[in-house]
Amino acid sequence: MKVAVVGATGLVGSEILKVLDERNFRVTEIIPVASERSVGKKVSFKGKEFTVVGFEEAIKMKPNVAIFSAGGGTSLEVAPKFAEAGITVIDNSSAWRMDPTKKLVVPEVNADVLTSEDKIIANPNCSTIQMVVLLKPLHEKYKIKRVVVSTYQSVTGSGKKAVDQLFDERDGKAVTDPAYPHKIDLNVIPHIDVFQENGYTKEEMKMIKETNKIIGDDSIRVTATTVRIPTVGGHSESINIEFENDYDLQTVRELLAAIPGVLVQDDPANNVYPMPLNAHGKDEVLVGRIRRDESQDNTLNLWCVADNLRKGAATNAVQIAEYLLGKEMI
Ligand code: 2RA
Repeated sequence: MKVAVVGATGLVGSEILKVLDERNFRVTEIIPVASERSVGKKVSFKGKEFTVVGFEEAIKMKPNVAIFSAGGGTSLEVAPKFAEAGITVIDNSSAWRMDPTKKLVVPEVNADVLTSEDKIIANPNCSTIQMVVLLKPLHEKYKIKRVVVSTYQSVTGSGKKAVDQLFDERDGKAVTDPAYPHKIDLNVIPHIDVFQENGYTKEEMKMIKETNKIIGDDSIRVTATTVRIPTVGGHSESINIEFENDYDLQTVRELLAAIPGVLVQDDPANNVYPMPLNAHGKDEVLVGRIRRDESQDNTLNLWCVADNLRKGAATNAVQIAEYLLGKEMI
């Protein structure tokens, strides 16, 4: 496979290169791609250096698949050009996610919607991915009525500028180009992405709409509060799930433990529960604090953490490519 990584110099782009290597994706040629100002830079893959090329040059090199993490604007403009040239695009931005003609895919949940006709495939938002992986089997077994989720999101979700802001603040350095409207070190900011007219942020609306689209059931009611915290290892989520029917807690644990790529870490007596420090650099979704919501019938509480740059972005995108390759769709 000739694989192009578009946005190869960014935080997610470099994670995609790492994940392709670690998972031994069948790469015969790697093509790092970026916008004009990064063309000519070097990135490393499997211990070797590769030179970043521009969009037009990359299209001429005819990769089989292009994994994009270059922002919504670039994707809207450039992804169709790749697709027209017959290159399958897997896109990490929000540009195509809610387009009814595009598939929004988390392989453990809905890979079966993909066909060889899909030339631009959307990778969901990081905070949505780790949640839907857990919701799907619970929905199949007990039918979910409503989900209330609150997130605690890593600064890595806002890119390198935000990571620099956190560490510069921590080191007492001047921050000349902050990623956030407030200090992030020693703070919690209940604001991710832009505010919408309904008072929710775009990140919150992504969690709501994308969940319905991926699970393929608009009857699931979702409400979200998304919050930025000063950590780098991954996004954490407190999820409250109300089912149509009563459930068995032990069966819930077994269902969660059986999901590929999910690790149950739930031993409160020994202080075992998921934390970003333990999720950092891992592909798994960690889940724990699994317990009944005693304030309401048929309702469950749980806590999950995943590395937003891995399962929340790079790993999920590479898994989509693996699925396409396995089905000979690329
Ligand atoms: C964030 N969800 O964490 C975003 C990244 N796509 O800000």
